[in-house]
This record gives sequence, C-alpha cells and structure tokens, in this order.
Amino acid sequence: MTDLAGSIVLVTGASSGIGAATARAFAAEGARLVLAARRRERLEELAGQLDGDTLPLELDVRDRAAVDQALSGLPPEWAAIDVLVNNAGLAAGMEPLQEGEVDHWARMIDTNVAGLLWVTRAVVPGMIARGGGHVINIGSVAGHETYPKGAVYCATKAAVDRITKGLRMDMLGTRVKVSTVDPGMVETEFSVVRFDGDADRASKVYEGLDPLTGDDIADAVVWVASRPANVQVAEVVILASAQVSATVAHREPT
Ligand code: NDP
Ligand code: 8X3
Repeated sequence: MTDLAGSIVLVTGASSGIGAATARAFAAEGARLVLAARRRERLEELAGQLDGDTLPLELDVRDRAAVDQALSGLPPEWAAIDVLVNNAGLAAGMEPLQEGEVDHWARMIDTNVAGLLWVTRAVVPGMIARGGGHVINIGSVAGHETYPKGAVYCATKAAVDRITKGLRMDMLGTRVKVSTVDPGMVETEFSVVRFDGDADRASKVYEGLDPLTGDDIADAVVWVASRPANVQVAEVVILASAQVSATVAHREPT
C-alpha cells in the first residue's frame, strides 16, 4: 500500500459532488488537500469540515494563465503535489448536434479537455523532477460510448481517455503513474448544471433507480492512489447496479 498520510493531493472541482467527496476521502487518510474550483466560499466551507491541512484555491481551469500563475505560486509547503485528481468538469445541455448551442460546446471543451490539460501541464513536470507522483483523471462511461444528444460531452470524455493513455505512455520511466476513474450515473450537481438549474429535469435522470454517490467514486479514487508502488491501475469503470450503459438502466416505478 502507498501510505497517503502527509501526501499533497490537488483536487480540481472540489467544491461539489465527486470532487468534494474525493477531498473528504483523502483527508480521512491523512492527506493534505489543495481544494481547487471557482466557488471559493464552497471550498472554504469544505476546508472547515476537514481535519488536517487544506489550501482552498479559487481557480477557473479554463483560464490557462490563471492556472499557471496559481500553481507556480503555491506556497513552498504546498508545491510538491503528489497526487493530482483532474475532476473539474461538466456537461452543458443535451441537444442534437444540428441544434447544439455552441456556447455549451465551448464550456465543455474548455473545461473538460483544455482545463484538464492546462492543470496537468502545470503539475506534471514537478512530479517528474521529484521522482514520482500520480495523475488520476475523472473520465466517464461517456468516454467509452456515445449517446444521442450527447456527442460533444461524450467527445470530451473520449478525449480524457486518450489524454490519459497518452500521458501514461509519456510518463514511462518517470515513476509518475496515470489512471482514470470512469463513473456511470452519479447523483451530484452534474445534471442540475447540465440542465441549467432545472432541478426537476435533473432529478428525472435518477428517477426509479439507486444512483452512485460521490462517495462511491471517491472510494475508488483513494483505492487507485493507495496501491503499492509497483501497481499502476490503468482504468476503473464504475456503473450503478441498475445501469448497463450510459443510457440503459432499469427503473422501478416510483
Ligand atoms: P458537480 O457539478 O457536482 O461538480 C463539478 C465540479 O467541477 C464543481 O466542483 C465545479 O466547481 C467544478 N468546475 C466546473 N467548471 C470548472 C472550472 N471552469 N474551473 C474549476 N472547476 C470547475 O458534478 P460531478 O461531481 O458529478 O462532476 C465531477 C466530474 O465527474 C466531472 O468531470 C464530470 O464530467 C464527471 N462525471 C460525472 C458523472 C455524474 O454522473 N455525475 C459521471 C461521470 C463522470 P465550481 O462550479 O465551483 O467551479
Ligand atoms: C456523466 C455520465 O451518462 O450522463 O459522465 O454521460 S452520463
């Protein structure tokens, strides 16, 4: 086992859902947490709930200059990041491509793909120089399949899959591990964000089934990070028990 106590873990998108649960799970292992997202007040609230060292970091991962500045300007006692969890991401809208809102596309591509790349590029050279580290990306079942009205979101998660595989190849011989954790249906703020605050529409996504929780995914992320030095978990795909693909699920009448 890799002991996570005292290790420095940067979680992007730590203000909600999977990211917040992941931060809690690492903190329970004694890790020190850099909590990054745009909503500072949420990060500070979470930091106040966690035992141990935390550093809230207000950051929009789409802003490359801000990412570089924030990560190169970390206080020295926080700079040696051991584990990077690239979790910040979103789906925006569900429309057939020919009717797609191009602003939705830009938000998804800029966050899920470009943002993940900016953060990775800023963190990984330090890991290599220090002789080790672990990048854990949060992909999706949507990176393994495509569903109607989800082409662009699915494409961004397919890109995460390819970036994960490419980075792992480029890290060969550096002692930096690269993994992806790819969830199915997790009830977080994801669908509320996707449907622009429409909570009724969002709740229908999970109606009649028992979805995954952020804690279920956080468990897997911590498991991946805590494998022994000789073990590199490439990919973990986690579905809700009532689903068999991104869109095929068994629902009980409510
Ligand atoms: P939430 O909406 O609950 O959380 C998303 C997080 O991403 C928030 O903390 C948000 O913080 C952060 N975020 C969004 N945009 C940015 C940005 N530009 N800069 C920094 N942080 C940002 O959703 P989930 O927890 O479900 O989503 C987390 C990840 O899991 C995403 O990558 C998503 O694609 C993936 N995923 C989710 C699934 C699900 O069913 N829920 C299934 C498979 C994958 P803030 O708004 O404060 O910036
Ligand atoms: C989120 C899961 O099925 O909504 O990545 O695409 S899904």
